[in-house]
Amino acid sequence: MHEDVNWPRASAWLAGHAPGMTKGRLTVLGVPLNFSITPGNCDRAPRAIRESLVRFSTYAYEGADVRELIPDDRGDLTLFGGASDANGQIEEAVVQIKDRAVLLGGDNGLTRPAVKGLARSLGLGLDRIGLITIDAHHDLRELDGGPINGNPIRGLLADGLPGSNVIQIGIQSFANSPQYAAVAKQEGIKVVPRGEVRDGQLADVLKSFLLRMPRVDVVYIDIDLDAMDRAFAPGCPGARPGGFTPNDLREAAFEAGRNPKVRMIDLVELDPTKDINDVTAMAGAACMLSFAAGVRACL
Ligand SMILES: [Mn+2]
Repeated sequence: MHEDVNWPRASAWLAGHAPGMTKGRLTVLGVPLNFSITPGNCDRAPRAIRESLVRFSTYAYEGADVRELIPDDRGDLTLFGGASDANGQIEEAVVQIKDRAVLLGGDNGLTRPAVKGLARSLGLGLDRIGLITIDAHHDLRELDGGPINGNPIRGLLADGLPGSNVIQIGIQSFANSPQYAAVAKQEGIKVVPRGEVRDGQLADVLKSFLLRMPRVDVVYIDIDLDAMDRAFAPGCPGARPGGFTPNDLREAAFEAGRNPKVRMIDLVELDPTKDINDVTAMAGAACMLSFAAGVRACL
């Protein structure tokens, strides 16, 4: 690969090889959780996203160079046992994170222990945490069979997160059931279906909701890459036609970074064995870098 000292690679930054004028910190943690309803290999996603960083630079035109953040890359968690064991291991790892952070999934099941870990790390009850999901699905399935990628939000409600603290953006028709839509309604979750977000307006919608969450101290944003159109997310088994574009997600991730209340985001549901030409992995990597640029821009 051609190297140019004037073209800093994002992969070198994350590896700590691109020291600059550091103004802040960002933690990155790989969470290779793999207990999906559709069996696959989401456990390989943290590596795929990290590897695709070699094809990105660190420079953003929003007035930010992510080299001005010290990366605290904690590598990928070693998860063992069943799904409940893994949930406990994820929660304990997230409790240790003190800076703003990106979690590289893994399947969407990681959102439940991550939100709980975030609350504990700050000494807050779940009632003080806001959760925004950018996802084609409610993820409100029943909890009977234990934690899976289809029920993290249901699990958090059971754990004590008030439904009124939850906003779900990008929920798609023909990708959900009336039963789970009813659960969202009963619990007071704010649901913004994909059709209510005009093309190119995802970041603006996110920004307006972030301004309207005064009752919570911090916000966690779960970015399920299957919120993208299937054309842009071949690596996400749950993606359907009609989703967002990679640029929509990038802009939203930047907006999330720019708001200090957003302490943590996750990027989930990529199965690299289903991806085509790294399309989905690179979209995820771009979201991570855009969040970092937003974090830098608000310092
Ligand atoms: Mn999901």
